[in-house]
Amino acid sequence: MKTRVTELLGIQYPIFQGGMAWVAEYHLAAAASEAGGLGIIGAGGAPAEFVREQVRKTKELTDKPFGVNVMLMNPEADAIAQMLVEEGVKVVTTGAGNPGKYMKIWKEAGIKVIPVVASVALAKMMERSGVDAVIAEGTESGGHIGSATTMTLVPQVVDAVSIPVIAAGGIADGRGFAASMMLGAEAVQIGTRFLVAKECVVHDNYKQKVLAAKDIDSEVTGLSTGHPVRQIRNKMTREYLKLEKAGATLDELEHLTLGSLRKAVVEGDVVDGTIMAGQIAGMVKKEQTCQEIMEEIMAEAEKLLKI
Ligand code: TUI
Repeated sequence: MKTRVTELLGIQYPIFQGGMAWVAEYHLAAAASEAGGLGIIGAGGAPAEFVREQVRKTKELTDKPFGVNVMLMNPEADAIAQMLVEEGVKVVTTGAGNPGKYMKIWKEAGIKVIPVVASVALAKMMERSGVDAVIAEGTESGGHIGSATTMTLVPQVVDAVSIPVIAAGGIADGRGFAASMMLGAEAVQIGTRFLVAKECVVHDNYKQKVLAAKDIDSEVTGLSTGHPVRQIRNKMTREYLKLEKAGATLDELEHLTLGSLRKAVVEGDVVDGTIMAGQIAGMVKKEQTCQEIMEEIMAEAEKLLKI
């Protein structure tokens, strides 16, 4: 299947593996790229030198295109932006902010820049600043989210810009892929289903929570702090929401979540840790290789779209 996105990036399938913080390290990114999609390393809150190693290790495992996601709230975002140029990374996605200040160095280096946007206004601003495509991410996604749904955001962004749009949030199978194409997207980004990929090194306790999750098992914490985060309900979300309702200060809330994603992903603490996952987790029921996931989605979608 060819779209402007497969042509732009030189990939076989218009499927991005979401650059999830702590989760999307080099094994997953290389496997997703080897399977024909776009594998993405999630820089999350990691230091620049750690991400540099991830880039080098990915290159050892695959010759195919891959990307790096820069989480713009990372205090080392400036150093990461520079490192990506030095390492010759070809595709950069960004999240949780406006990447405008890096556009000059990235475009001069020939990098394809694809920011996540959660509104039409930011999509238009990004197009004017010279990005190559945008990822329109709905509130169904896991992690840091905006408020618009994928169903409403994607067609409005498609109408507002002329660059390609990648749909994200709530997509995990061929039906979600086909629906995204109907909304005008030219690729999809998928996170939650890749969380349980065989090549994904997230702790098994985390995988089991995603596999067991039902449709309404996620909560959004941080609506009052301006940093809403979707995650699977557990002791952590119950405590957080109770504190939030009681009017806790930003400091108290931040203290509770400090290092909590790492705790769940690396240590497997799914009680006090943060289990970020999207609303589609209820449909994600089996662990498969990236190759199996990509091929299953494309086969289903091609049948539906009658390609
Ligand atoms: O970035 C994400 N998802 C994430 S980042 C993350 S790491 C983290 N860890 C702990 C606490 C908080 C975050 C986990 N999940 N998705 C992309 C995304 N970007 N979603 C929404 C946005 C967004 C929102 C507003 C992008 C830009 C924006 O406007 C910024 C502006 O300055 O106009």
